[in-house]
Amino acid sequence: MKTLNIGIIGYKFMGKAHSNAWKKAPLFFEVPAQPVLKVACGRNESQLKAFAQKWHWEQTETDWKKVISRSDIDIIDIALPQHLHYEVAIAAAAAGKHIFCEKPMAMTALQAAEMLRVCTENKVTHYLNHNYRRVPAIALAKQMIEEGALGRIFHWRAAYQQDWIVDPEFPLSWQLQKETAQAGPQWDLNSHAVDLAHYLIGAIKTVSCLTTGFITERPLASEDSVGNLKATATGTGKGPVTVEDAALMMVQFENGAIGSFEASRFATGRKNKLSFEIYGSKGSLAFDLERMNELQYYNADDPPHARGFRTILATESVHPYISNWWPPGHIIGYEHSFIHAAADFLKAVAGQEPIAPNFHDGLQIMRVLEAGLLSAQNKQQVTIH
Ligand code: SOE
Repeated sequence: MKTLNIGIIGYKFMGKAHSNAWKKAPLFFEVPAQPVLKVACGRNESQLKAFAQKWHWEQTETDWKKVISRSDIDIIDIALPQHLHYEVAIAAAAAGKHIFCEKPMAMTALQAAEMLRVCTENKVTHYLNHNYRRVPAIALAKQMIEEGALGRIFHWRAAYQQDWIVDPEFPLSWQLQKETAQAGPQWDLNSHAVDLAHYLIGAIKTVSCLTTGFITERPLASEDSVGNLKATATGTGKGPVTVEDAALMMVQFENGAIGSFEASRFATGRKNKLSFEIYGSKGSLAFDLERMNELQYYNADDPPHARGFRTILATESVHPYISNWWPPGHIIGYEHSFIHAAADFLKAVAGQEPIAPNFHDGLQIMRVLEAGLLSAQNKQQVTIH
């Protein structure tokens, strides 16, 4: 079988999720090429070596430019925070490498447009890892919408809620500084929700947004707590939080539907609750990532005495991706969405089928998120061009 050598840059949360995906994809899916975990790259050598050993990366390298310049590397896996995506992706594409990139795509729409341009020019496969599209219940929602089960769609309602920074003593990590994160939940969380809205409902035309900050100053992070990634401000004492803590967007879709997006890291008790509801003329759907194997469906054509939301357990072999896993009812989890992405990406690299979301989709997401920040700043509705 053909092999594809991977160079992964980054070895924290996403480095782990991606490594697992590369290893499992060929075990559970028919893939056209065997991914080889060739080289792992990061700045802290001892942490990097421990990571590489654990996940069976053959080699390590502390200079990402050297990884990209290697002729034996086919795929660059960007498992880094967003402020590092642009430079790495541009260099990787220019060197003819296929790109598997973590979200959010970039710091700005301008960067995203340039990343797309260079990938297109160099004819490389590019994938942006909004992994939730590949949760079977969400892929099933897409299928049902395409089959017309919901009729005309009126409403989209999304909320992405977490609570990991409610404590004012939580340090000023890179996610809370504009230089490294660009924005708060508007980037990290709403990027996922906007991707799903584009996937399930369609293009967004206008955006009105409100953002707020609840805690304006936090203890500076120690070097340790930011790992190998140097936060812009570290040390003792306190520093300013320079991104928003919560964002609320209202949008109009090009197809006439309207929608809302709520994103917060201050939803006490909510750990990783990404939920959406879609209301249409013939029926409705509701999803909650904390119950990710289930899809709620209301069919307005049911006889009146039997109407009501029903729970579809998306673990039947007819449901997307499931025939590769377990018998009905044997549920899957967060990491499976990454495995599905890795399997689909390998097919895309082999030219079997195109993959989405890619940098084209990522650019559209960036435009919406940026319009949101602009709207919040100017207190005006922004039209996406
Ligand atoms: C943030 O807490 C985060 O890890 C996101 O960055 C991920 O994309 C999301 O899947 C889970 O939450």
